[in-house]
Amino acid sequence: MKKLNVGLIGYKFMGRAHSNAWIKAPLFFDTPSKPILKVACGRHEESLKEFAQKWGWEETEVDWKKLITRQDIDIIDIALPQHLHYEIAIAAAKEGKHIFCEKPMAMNLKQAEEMLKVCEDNKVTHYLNHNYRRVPAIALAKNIIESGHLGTIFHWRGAYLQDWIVDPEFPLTWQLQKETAQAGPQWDLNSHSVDLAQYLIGDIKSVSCLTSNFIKERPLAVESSSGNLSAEAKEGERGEVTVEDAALMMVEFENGAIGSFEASRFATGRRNHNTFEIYGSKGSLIFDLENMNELLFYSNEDPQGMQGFRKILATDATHPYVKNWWPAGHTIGYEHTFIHAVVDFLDAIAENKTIEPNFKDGIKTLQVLEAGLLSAQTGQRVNLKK
Ligand code: SOE
Repeated sequence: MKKLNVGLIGYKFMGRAHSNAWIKAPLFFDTPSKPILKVACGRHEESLKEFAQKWGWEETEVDWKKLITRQDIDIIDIALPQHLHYEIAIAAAKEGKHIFCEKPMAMNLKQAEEMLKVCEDNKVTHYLNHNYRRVPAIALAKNIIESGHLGTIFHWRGAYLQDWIVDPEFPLTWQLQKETAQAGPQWDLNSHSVDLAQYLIGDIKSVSCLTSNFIKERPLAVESSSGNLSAEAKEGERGEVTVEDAALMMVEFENGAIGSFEASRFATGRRNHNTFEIYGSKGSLIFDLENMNELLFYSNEDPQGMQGFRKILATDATHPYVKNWWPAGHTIGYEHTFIHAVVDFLDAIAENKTIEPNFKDGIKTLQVLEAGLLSAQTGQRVNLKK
């Protein structure tokens, strides 16, 4: 079987999720090639080496520029915060590497457009990891909508709620600073929801948005501890929070549907509550990541008196991605979405075809997110430029 050498940059939360996916994909699926965990790259040599040894990366490298120019590397996996995507993606594409990139795609639309152009000019495969598209229940939702079971869609109602910074003493990590994150949950969480909404319903054409910042100052974070959603605070020193803590958007879709998006890191008790509801003329769907193997489906074509939301357990071999896993009812989890992404990415490289979401989709998402921030600043509804 053909082997493809992977260079992973970043080795925290996403680095672990991606490493697991590179390992498991060829074990459970008939992938056209075998990814080799060749080089793990990161800034802190000691912890990087520990990580590489644990996950089976053959080598380590502290300079991403050296990694990217290596002739033996086929794929660059960018598992880093968004402020580092642009420079690395551009350099990797120029070296002809295929790119597997974490979301949100970039700091702004301008960077994203350039990233796409360089990938297209160099004919490399580019994938943007909005992993939730590859939850089997969500891929099933797409099939149900495409086969017309919801009829005309009227409403999208999305909410992505977390609570990891409710404590005012939670330190000022990179996610809470504009220079490294660009925005707060508008980028981190609404990027996922907007990606799903445009995938499932269609393009968004206008946006109204309200943002809020509840805690203005926080203790600085100990640098080496700030890559995860938990972090250690430095004694005494404090800094300003420069991104929003919550973002609420209302949108119009091109096809006439309207939608709402709630994204917050201040929803006390909600650890990673990612939900959507879609209402159409013939039926409706409800998804909740906390019950990610299930999809609720209502059809008004069911007989009178027997109508109601039915719970589809998306674990049958007929459901997307499931046949390579366990017998029906033996559920799967968050990490599987990354494995599915790797499987599709390897297929796309082998067949020289595009995979979605890619940098084009990332641009469409950023258009909505940027319009949202502009709307929040000006208090005006913003129409997207087409
Ligand atoms: C942190 O808020 C985070 O890890 C996001 O960055 C991910 O994309 C999301 O899937 C879970 O929450």
